[in-house]
Amino acid sequence: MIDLDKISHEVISTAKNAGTFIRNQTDKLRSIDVETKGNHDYVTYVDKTAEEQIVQSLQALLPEAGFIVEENTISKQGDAYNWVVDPLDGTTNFIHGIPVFSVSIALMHHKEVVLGVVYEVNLDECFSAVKGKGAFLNGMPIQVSNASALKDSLLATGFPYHDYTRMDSFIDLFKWCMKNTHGLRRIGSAAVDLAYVACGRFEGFYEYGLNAWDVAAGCLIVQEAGGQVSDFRGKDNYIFGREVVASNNNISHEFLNQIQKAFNPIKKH
Ligand code: 2AM
Ligand code: CA
Repeated sequence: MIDLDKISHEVISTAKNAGTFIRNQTDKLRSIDVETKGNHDYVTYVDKTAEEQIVQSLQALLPEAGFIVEENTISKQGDAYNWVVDPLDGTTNFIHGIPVFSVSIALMHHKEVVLGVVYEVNLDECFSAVKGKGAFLNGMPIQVSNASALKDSLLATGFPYHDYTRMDSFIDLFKWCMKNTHGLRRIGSAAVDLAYVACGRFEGFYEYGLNAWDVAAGCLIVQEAGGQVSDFRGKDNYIFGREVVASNNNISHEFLNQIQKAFNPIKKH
């Protein structure tokens, strides 16, 4: 078995190095550097270069591992271990000069996430977790909040940008949250949303349409901070299932209940 604690320190350095590169490019990015991958889907040389740097460093760290990466700079499947990497989570914020974006790196052992690091680049906040060993922010232990009801909760979400078939359900939930919680934030980096649930800034987060690299690291960090993570059915297909709900333990039942009321049955727009 590999030494996850040792690897975790190296992954934290890797994420911070990539973050430093990204931060240094913030003022250099020009509009011609922005490419469109698809509808509302942008990428820059910064995403790609950061990914190349991360991949190179992780390959040296664990040569047998494969990769699931957003920008496809490498194609390699590992037998037991696979890295799941989003070099820049919050690219739209980055392009517009809004300082909320992160580097997200997870390590999966077969189907289980065993290590996660989310580095919030501008605040220099590094969230990390190793399976079974707790969650940390810049080396200090963190825990989810202890708010006990949605009426006392600040929630986060992301707007659908691709799959609009569940728009009416999404808006129904939105209306309910506006009236019945402390409010709803949309900060534009799912990895940061999850990290903020883990350290108790948000009580809960939900979004659909996300990819494994947006959520894998953050989900482990929430769980290791004492929180709950599931898909919209309350099941465990939240890494590859394109549905994620994360919250502190106390509100998880009530939160999932509201999500299911809105999304089940799905209201087509
Ligand atoms: P990204 O910046 O790595 O693309 C915001 O709701 C979340 O959705 C972010 O984690 C963002 O990750 C992800 N996302 C993926 N594709 C997106 C897109 N085309 N537009 C906006 N957010 C996108
Ligand atoms: Ca990205």
